[in-house]
Amino acid sequence: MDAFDPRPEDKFSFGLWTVGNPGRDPFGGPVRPTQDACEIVRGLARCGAWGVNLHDEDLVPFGSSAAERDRIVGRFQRTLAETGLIVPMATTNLFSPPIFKDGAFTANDPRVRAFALRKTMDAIDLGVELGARIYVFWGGREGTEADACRDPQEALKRFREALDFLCAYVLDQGYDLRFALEAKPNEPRCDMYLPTTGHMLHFIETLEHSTMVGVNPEVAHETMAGLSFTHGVAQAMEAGKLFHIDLNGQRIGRYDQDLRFGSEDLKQAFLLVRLLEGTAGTEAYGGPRHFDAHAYRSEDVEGVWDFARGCMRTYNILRARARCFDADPEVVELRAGRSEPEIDALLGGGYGAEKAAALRELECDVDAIAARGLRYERLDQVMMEHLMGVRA
Ligand code: DIG
Ligand code: MN
Ligand code: MN
Repeated sequence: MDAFDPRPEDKFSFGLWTVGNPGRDPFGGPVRPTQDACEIVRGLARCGAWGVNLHDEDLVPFGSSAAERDRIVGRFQRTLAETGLIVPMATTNLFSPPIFKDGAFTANDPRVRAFALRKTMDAIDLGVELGARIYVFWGGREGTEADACRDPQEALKRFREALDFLCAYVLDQGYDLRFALEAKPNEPRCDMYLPTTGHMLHFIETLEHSTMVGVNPEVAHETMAGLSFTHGVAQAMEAGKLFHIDLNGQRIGRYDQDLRFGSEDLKQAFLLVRLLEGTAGTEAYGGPRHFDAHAYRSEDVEGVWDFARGCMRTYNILRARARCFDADPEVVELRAGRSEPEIDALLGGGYGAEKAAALRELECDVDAIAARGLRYERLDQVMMEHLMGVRA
């Protein structure tokens, strides 16, 4: 045990499908045995995880009878009680069953869309029964190859209809549940609708019950799109819409790798943890830290638990590094911006005719300002030295 071991207050969670991933990929079958859901929960508890998430079918096989469903759920709940793990988030598998090959909520066939709604209502009931307070929607099949197959405007209308209906269902049932929309630019579809967190943030504002809908950004998905994940998360936080987050590792320009957290772009992982933990004095994110990732195909089951422990330890090490960085006197000095209260007063608090006049009268030595060095090289070097462990 050391300072970086996971504790319940870290709120680390994993999906059943992550540590339960048998190592299948598009070019090869499973390399690990399929683990029973209750065994996965016990393994997560041994690792120090706080929560376990699931798609409906991760626990209850597609097409199970009501009696079978209740037996499976009852056994799972006993294991949760035995281990103390909770279910912070649930979601629906609207991407594996062949019926969803043309999408679920955006499919051209209205019967497919109707079936997707029914499956999601059942999955929401299951998630709430297990104690979930967050419900994720990842539109894995909501997209196209042959783009002429439907008007993308119509696709958005269908997606909105489905979410408005399901928000109303949650309200009608009196559930204490919020929705979190997860974006991805492509894979498995050639192009997916609502491909980034930014697209989702706008789309949420067009929904009937927008206040109960936020986002679930994933590191790999924004990185696949070539974007700064930290900036997307910052926009979601600033909008009060970061309801959940999927943490993993990813190299830019590759398929969705879902690697161990921090195992690829360590600098960006550091900047993300610094933002989430608010070590620079900003408000911290208070939700679950969910690792939507899986172990290398090279690993056996023991290697999967190495992967899980690695995700959590890396997060805690980076949080300690970020605290040291933001407490470093040289960093405080380098980050202290120029403060001119009378200018600040002009810029803040909105427009005024007198402010416009004052701005026009403002003395600005444009050349002197332009010539000023900002010492970002030193700031970034100090950050890298904290990351590399040569500054305490
Ligand atoms: C993939 O990134 C998606 C699905 O695994 C799931 O629907 C969602 C929940 O984290 N992430
Ligand atoms: Mn992913
Ligand atoms: Mn995800």
